[in-house]
Amino acid sequence: MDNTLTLIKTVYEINQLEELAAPQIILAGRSNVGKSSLINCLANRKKLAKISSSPGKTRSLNYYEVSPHGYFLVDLPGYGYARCSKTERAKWGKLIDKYLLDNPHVAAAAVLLDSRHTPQQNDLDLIAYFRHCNIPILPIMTKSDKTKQRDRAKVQNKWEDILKVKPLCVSSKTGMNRTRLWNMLDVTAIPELADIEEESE
Ligand SMILES: Nc1nc2c(ncn2[C@@H]2O[C@H](COP(=O)(O)OP(=O)(O)OP(=O)(O)O)[C@@H](O)[C@H]2O)c(=O)[nH]1
Ligand SMILES: [Mg+2]
Repeated sequence: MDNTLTLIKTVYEINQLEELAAPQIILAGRSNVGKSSLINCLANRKKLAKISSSPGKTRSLNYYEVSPHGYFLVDLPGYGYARCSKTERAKWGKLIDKYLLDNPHVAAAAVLLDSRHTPQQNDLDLIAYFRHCNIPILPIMTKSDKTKQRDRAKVQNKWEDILKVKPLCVSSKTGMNRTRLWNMLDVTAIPELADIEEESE
């Protein structure tokens, strides 16, 4: 049976954050890298998450419940979006900080990387931040339909050197590696979380 995604909660402000006592895998990455498109691809639905060709479309944390497994995929607003005001950008940063720091349920961060670009400083900063928070990283290279296999492999190798794990190349447009992606996002396959759950039983 295919997994189903349902939007359960949308959070714009810090005071809307509340504990959801279920494992959460976050989708993080630069604005426009394809986070919301990947939600739609995983869900096999065109308009579950709002997408846009102009960066900064997602402005809230969106919690999608994965049925029948009872965990959440959380679509985060992108970072590095230059067109909104500094105050607004600072507000987003605070919201994400608060969400991550007060949250024992974050199982992993799926970090989305644009397959057309070599590693960028703001991606490296994000990865360093997750490592600092002890959050396991699941690297994913998006928009693979736009790149040639040879060029993509070069970028993939560069990321592998940095992360010690090869990113999964996906395309929301063609559905490339969709099943592998679902397997990668299987919350029970993330060892750190399985260990935590066993200990608390
Ligand atoms: N060709 C192609 N285009 C894609 C793919 N994924 C996303 N896009 C396009 O990239 C643009 C941005 O996609 P979004 O899914 O809105 O990106 P996002 O990371 O959610 O962006 P923010 O919400 O601004 O953080 C849209 O025009 C999408 O159609 C892909 O796999 N292939
Ligand atoms: Mg988005």
